[in-house]
Amino acid sequence: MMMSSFYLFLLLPTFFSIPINCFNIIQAATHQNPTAFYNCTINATFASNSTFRSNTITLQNWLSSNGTTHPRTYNTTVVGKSTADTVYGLYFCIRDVTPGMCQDCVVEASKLISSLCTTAKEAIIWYRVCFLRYADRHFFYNVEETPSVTFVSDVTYVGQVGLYNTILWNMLNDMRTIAAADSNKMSAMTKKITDDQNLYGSAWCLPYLSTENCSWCLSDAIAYIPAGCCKGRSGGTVLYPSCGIRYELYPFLKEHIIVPLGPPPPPQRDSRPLAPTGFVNMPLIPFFLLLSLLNK
Ligand SMILES: *[C@@H]1O[C@H](CO)[C@@H](O)[C@H](O)[C@H]1NC(C)=O
Ligand SMILES: *[C@@H]1O[C@H](CO)[C@@H](O)[C@H](O)[C@H]1NC(C)=O
Ligand SMILES: *[C@@H]1O[C@H](CO)[C@@H](O)[C@H](O)[C@H]1NC(C)=O
Ligand SMILES: *[C@@H]1O[C@H](CO)[C@@H](O)[C@H](O)[C@H]1NC(C)=O
Ligand SMILES: *[C@@H]1O[C@H](CO)[C@@H](O)[C@H](O)[C@H]1NC(C)=O
Ligand SMILES: CC(=O)N[C@H]1CO[C@H](CO)[C@@H](O)[C@@H]1O
Repeated sequence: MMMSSFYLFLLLPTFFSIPINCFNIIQAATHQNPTAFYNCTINATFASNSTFRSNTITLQNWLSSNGTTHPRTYNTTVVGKSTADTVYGLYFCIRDVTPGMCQDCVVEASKLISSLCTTAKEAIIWYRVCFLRYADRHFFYNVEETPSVTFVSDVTYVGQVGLYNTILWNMLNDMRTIAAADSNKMSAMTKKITDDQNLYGSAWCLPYLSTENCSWCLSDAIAYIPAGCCKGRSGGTVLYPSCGIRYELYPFLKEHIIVPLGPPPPPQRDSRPLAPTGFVNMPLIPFFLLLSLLNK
């Protein structure tokens, strides 16, 4: 029972690892809410009463309501009278979430970004299981790598570091190849490091990206892992607007559990980046509700 709740606990659906160390934090939306990060790119470039602003609000309403039949991702465009007033937007939810969870997240994210970025021509918010972005240009197919958010486990990998790095590097690159070729532009993997330790990963691109562009975006995200954020660490996440990649020593997707590699490893000291920091503020009830949804 303890074991199973431990695993459930680890399977909290979220875009990020728990932000122990968060490089390049864009802006925590509120202090109570360490699960939201946003950036009002190109802020304050138009009057808050402009047509663009009202089109942006229309777009956010469309994303919140028209997306009900699109459980993971949806794009839409509010065409203005002039090109300058046209707004492009999309949302994207992580795998593993139910359409209802995705929709709820988009509604919340949309409210947050609307109240936070009142004068932005372009904005992005990562919120729990979804992200939402809008801009005054068609960006759906592009490889966009800023703004970005990175999370890294504060735990350094203990063990055969050379072996770990090799397995990690190979897994990240395998996930890139599979995601780029996949029609949904997603991949998830489990690799054995030792008899009692596995490495878990996932990679995704926006489904609008071409195979080449998905591969390009993920290559850059992967290169950032040893070079930028996460060298030697036991877990890391790089989120770009067009793609993202994550690895951990614990399973964080249903798929990681459904295809088990032998008996599940016992919870280990060095695979526990879920330190209380940053977690105490999170409302537990909704998470347990999410769990029961996930577990249906
Ligand atoms: C955006 O600009 C407005 C007006 O200058 C300012 O009030 C607001 O705080 C800015 N928002 C962010 C997130 O920088
Ligand atoms: C919109 O803002 C401009 C100044 O930025 C102002 O002159 C105009 O009267 C405002 N229009 C409305 C409808 O509030
Ligand atoms: C979204 O819904 C609104 C009405 O709620 C509708 O006018 C609009 O055409 C819809 N947009 C898309 C892209 O489906
Ligand atoms: C790939 O991304 C580049 C840069 O963002 C963009 O200009 C190009 O149109 C994209 N190619 C395809 C096939 O979507
Ligand atoms: C927001 O994004 C822009 C463009 O990527 C970047 O230049 C800026 O530094 C970001 N702002 C913050 C607060 O990270
Ligand atoms: C409204 C809009 O721009 N829809 C686009 C969403 O993405 C698909 C796939 O790239 C396009 O075909 C749609 O035109």
